[in-house]
Amino acid sequence: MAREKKRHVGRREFLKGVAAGAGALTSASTLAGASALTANAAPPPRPMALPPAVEGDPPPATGAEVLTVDRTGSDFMVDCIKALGIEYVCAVAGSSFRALHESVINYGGNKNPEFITCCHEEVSVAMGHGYFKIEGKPLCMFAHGTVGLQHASMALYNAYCDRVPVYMLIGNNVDATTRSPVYGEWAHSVQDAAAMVREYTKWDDQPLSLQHFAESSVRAYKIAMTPPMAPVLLVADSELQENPIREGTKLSIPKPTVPAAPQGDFGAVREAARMLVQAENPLIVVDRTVRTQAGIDQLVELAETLQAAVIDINGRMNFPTRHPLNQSNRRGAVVANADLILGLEALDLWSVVNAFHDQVRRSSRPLTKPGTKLISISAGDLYTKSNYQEFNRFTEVDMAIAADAEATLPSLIEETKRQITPERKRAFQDRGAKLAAAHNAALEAARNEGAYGWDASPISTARVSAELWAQIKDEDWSVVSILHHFSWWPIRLWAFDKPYQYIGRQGGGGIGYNAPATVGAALANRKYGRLSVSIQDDGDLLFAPTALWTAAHHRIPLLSVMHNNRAYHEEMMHVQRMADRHQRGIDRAGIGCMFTDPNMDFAKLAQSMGVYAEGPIDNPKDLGPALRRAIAVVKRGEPALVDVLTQPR
Ligand SMILES: Cc1ncc(C[n+]2csc(CCOP(=O)(O)OP(=O)(O)O)c2C)c(N)n1
Ligand SMILES: [Mg+2]
Repeated sequence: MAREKKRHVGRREFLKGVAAGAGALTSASTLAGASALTANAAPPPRPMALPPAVEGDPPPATGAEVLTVDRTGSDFMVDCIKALGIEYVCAVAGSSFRALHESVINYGGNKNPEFITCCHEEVSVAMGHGYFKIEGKPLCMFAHGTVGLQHASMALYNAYCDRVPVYMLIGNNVDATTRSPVYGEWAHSVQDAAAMVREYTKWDDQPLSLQHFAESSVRAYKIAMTPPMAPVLLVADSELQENPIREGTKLSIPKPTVPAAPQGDFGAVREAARMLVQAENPLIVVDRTVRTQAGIDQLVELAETLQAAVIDINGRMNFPTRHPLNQSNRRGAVVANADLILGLEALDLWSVVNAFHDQVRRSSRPLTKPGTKLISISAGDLYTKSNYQEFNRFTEVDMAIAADAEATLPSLIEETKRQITPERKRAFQDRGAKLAAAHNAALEAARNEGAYGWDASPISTARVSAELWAQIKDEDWSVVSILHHFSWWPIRLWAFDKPYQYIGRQGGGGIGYNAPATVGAALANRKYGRLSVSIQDDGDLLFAPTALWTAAHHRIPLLSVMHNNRAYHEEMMHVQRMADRHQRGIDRAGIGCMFTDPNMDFAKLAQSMGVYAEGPIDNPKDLGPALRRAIAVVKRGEPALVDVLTQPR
């Protein structure tokens, strides 16, 4: 309000109730059923007293001063956010969006969206990343001009690489003549705010009017949610936020409609089905393929129709881990045996069909037999940028269908069924029986391998997985963390069959994702009453530990089981590799990688932020009871952390 003091605008000029009509949020696909909200939320509470002077304020100008306004641009911006059905805003407070902040909590009633307090912008964005992968719709992040977006940027990059629609709003003061010299507004203002993250956002805009804002907010949502999905960014100009809405201004919010995902060309799908039916040993490779239970069911239907092997690279939960056709535990054998490989949103098909050797001279060799054909169905072919290289090595394929794989599954299944002859069906049955036997043998081998070092201290990662599984297997559980640092034990041993039971990796491989993303995913799981479970690496937690406080403050139930190997272990293995290569011995490889002398106390860290915590636990026999106590806390609706001293992997 201080900035209103010099503006000689009479109260009569303010509009008391802008007619802003928002349509119901409609969607052809994933968003059906999202709440419809109108732009006219509850009337804003009227300020009862003038705000206190802020230290350093310039002396008031003489003449008519404007100290209060009834309805501002930021109120209308909140109407726009509400119209999108957005449930939460994650943010670190920042004065470049102070009006928006106030409008969310007062005008908007702090509900849909509710303000979630974060202590680092990386936390805000990663929370949105995790939340989307459970809920299938974005939450909103506010960030403070230059500095907030700079902190948010790595998390934004992770979301971009993971093709997750993060919806960002940042404050900025474009008009240099209205920038306050007092609040650091010059350092926090920028000519082209989105420039620094444009390489890893799908779209951005800096609206100049409120109507422009309304249209761009809906356009941003639509672009973000159309596969391939990706983050978007809107710059909410501070003046536009804080200025009153003038009487007579006609504003409307367009109906937000998300387009149906692109399906594969029918002729190409028919040819792909023909190749699949004719193949002797077809292999289906899935990675970031499935978003819904229907997608999992269709993938199962396709695999069963063909009795084809499936390997899951685990970019998402795609295919039930205990399904007899799941051959992920014997990837090498099925790739070598395949005469046709179908990649469904397989992000790095090259690495599926080639072995890469990280030696002094880097080399590779094919893993497939000569003549093996490759088909790819991927929305990745619809969208690629230049600078960041997350698109992986170019894969030579025999047929590429540029389309969303999940949306293409129904027509592919239909065509496959249509082309199957009784003779092919008999061959499929034999193939299926062999694959089922191989699946069982591989599962047994994984169980035997997991028993190795069962009573070891620090505790083996397989033992931690088994103890955890024993406690959660009868609950409605959801693993919200990464699992590759844990030797994939849960995926190898547990029965996953629902889309929310595993949500994939960081995308861009940026450490500092896991702790906040798990809190965001747990926030989404809360209303379904699911038990959110995270395997939390120590190094990752140290990047963004305040995510724990956000979970405690907002009563977000989440069980975090520490994979405390007291190291950046992955990096330590790299240093060991270099030491080996240089023939200097690996005994000093812990320097720069290990967190010992002194050891960190993660239970105390969590407790200091109001989170129930136990540990460090180094005796495997103590683990089960500790997990049981922590789960009881989580079931009460709070976060809990069990610090476990683990083997490195
Ligand atoms: C932002 C960022 N900085 C550095 C790295 C390099 N890096 C890759 S793995 C890793 C170690 C992570 O340690 P932790 O989370 O404890 O997992 P661990 O390897 O010990 O299982 C690091 C630092 C990265 N990926 N991202
Ligand atoms: Mg570690």
